[in-house]
Amino acid sequence: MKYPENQEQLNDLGGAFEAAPDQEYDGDQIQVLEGLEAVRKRPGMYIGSTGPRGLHHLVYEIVDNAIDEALAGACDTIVVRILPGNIIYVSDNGRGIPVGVQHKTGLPAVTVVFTILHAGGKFGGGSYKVSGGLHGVGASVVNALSEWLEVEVVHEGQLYYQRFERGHAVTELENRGPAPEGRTRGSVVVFKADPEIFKETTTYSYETLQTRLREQAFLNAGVNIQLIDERPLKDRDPEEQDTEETVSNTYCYAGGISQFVEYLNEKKAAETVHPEIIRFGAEAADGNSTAEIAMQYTDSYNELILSFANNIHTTDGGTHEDGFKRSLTRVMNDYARKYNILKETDKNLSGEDVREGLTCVISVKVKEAQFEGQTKAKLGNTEITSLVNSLVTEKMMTFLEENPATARAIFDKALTASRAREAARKARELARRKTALESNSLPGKLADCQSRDPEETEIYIVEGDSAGGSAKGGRDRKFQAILPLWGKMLNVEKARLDKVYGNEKLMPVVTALGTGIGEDFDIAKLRYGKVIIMADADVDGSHIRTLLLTFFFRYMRPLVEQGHVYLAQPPLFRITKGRRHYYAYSDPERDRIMAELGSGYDVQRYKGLGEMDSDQLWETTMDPAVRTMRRVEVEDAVEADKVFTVLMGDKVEPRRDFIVENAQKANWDV
Ligand code: TTJ
Repeated sequence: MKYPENQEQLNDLGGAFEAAPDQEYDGDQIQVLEGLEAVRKRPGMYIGSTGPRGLHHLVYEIVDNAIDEALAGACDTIVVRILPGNIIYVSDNGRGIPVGVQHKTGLPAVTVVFTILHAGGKFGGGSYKVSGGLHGVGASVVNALSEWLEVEVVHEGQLYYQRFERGHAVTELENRGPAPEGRTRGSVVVFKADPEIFKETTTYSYETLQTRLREQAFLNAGVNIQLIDERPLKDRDPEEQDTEETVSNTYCYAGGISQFVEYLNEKKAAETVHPEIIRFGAEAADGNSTAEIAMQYTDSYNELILSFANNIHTTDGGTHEDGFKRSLTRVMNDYARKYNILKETDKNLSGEDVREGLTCVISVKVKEAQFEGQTKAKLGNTEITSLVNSLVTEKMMTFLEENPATARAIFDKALTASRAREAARKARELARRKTALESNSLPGKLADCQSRDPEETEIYIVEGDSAGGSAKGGRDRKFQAILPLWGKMLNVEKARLDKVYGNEKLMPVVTALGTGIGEDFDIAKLRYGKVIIMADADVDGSHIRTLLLTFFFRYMRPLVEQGHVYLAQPPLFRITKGRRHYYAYSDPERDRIMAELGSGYDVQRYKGLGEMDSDQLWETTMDPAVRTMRRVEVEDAVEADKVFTVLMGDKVEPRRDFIVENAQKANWDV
């Protein structure tokens, strides 16, 4: 038995492998030893989903191995190519995956890496391997879920090669003789995701890979990561077809997470309030964990805290983030009391006050990371709380004492925030007393629906009176309500909550939805199950969409998170032939219809919703039986936050860059 062919053989190998006395690995580190068939049967268990997210996860798994080699100091460059046919190529210039035959298995180590499931096993040499969750499941899972996978390793001048299909070795590990000129070291893995598994799509998004690889370059200072897209247009994501040419980016940040903060603040449409990035780090006394923090305040009103555990983005935070927040609040108040910035009679600064405008990256490494929650995106290790606590308490106090000018700027900001919040609280109480927020005083322009059952009701928020008129005429009044917006839109990024209360454009939205905002938000009071933004497909429409989404995101976040917010998708074209009308929602669709019709048709481009009469609007955009809508998702709150911030603020340069980069995107994609 040379190459494992079935689950039983794999199990045998696993057992033998686990028991091998001359290995460093022990039973604890190698917990899962099943056949790769199990992975193909229940892929979701290993990579979370078989949708686009799981697909991209394959790349991260392979790249993580190369990053481990870089962290071991054995390589400095990683190349990721997206080849024609959506084949992924990953290379590093490291020591090469070992090719030596292991005693008990009789298999080369590289074969074992790709054919035996070993969650938490130690192959890459990194000392902070991930255990549990969907992360770090390893190269064998990628192999199992690939139509084919090939690996090449250079070892002592010789080139080794092996090929697998759907997890099974179809060649032995071959020595192909001397490696080509200039190829002296390293590993290459090339694979094609299996369309039998990834039924929805096997097309990679350049932007998704780019974001992740850039993030990894920030988190692993000094590692050079290159991403190259070599696909022809037809193989690319339909939304990413703006150029025929090969697209490529290289990321390498000697400054690590400090540069990450710098990058985020360049994107954030705000000015920094002090020049330096505050940076500190520590290792736990037992040597089992490390924590690093980089931060800088801006004059924005929003905080942006990104936390990572073992290089995995913990979008739901956890002990590292909680520990940071709590100790930052404490140390800031201690300092303020010690230096009389807060007088005896003053109230303490709140957590929100001391984080207003803060951009912060927290990166911890833990030997045994525990990832919790539904998405496994929350760190659970309690020992991290005390590590981060003592780190922030000691080093932040020292920093403030040694940098009085920066300390003054930070406290100015926090005190202003504190006063504004106090004013906001008063404004809110005033607004409450005026009963402006109560659902019995609905906005005058709202055309409400008859049903009171949020399971079936919808509200269309429509920009402009003429479109509002068409929508009112076209709707099914049983369950569809229409709220036309009027007045000057408030830029929520530049306003605190006190400005939102009383804003003539946003208040009708708030009262119509019935939920309240911010701390008062209560989803149980939501009057419509679907909140649908209907705006023109032009620049102004996109502006309105962005503003409303920003507002929902900031002040009614659960509304977005729980999937209540939708974007209506009105058609872009009407094609008329004889007495028949056809509607097209994109350029390719228009072209297809035109091709089908042959000749003698007329194409009308809709410039705005107002050009459609009531019947047309119903037929194309509002009739649940035929319409398509886009549900707004906050897949990655950070991305959304970044996008919102970039679009909203007053820093002209990054905003222009963003708009130019995304100019071809007709739709908002959150
Ligand atoms: C293991 O310890 C001895 C020296 O080599 C170590 C190792 O495994 N190195 C290594 C693995 N370098 N690169 C990899 C690797 C690279 C890719 C792209 C994919 C995989 C699965 C491993």
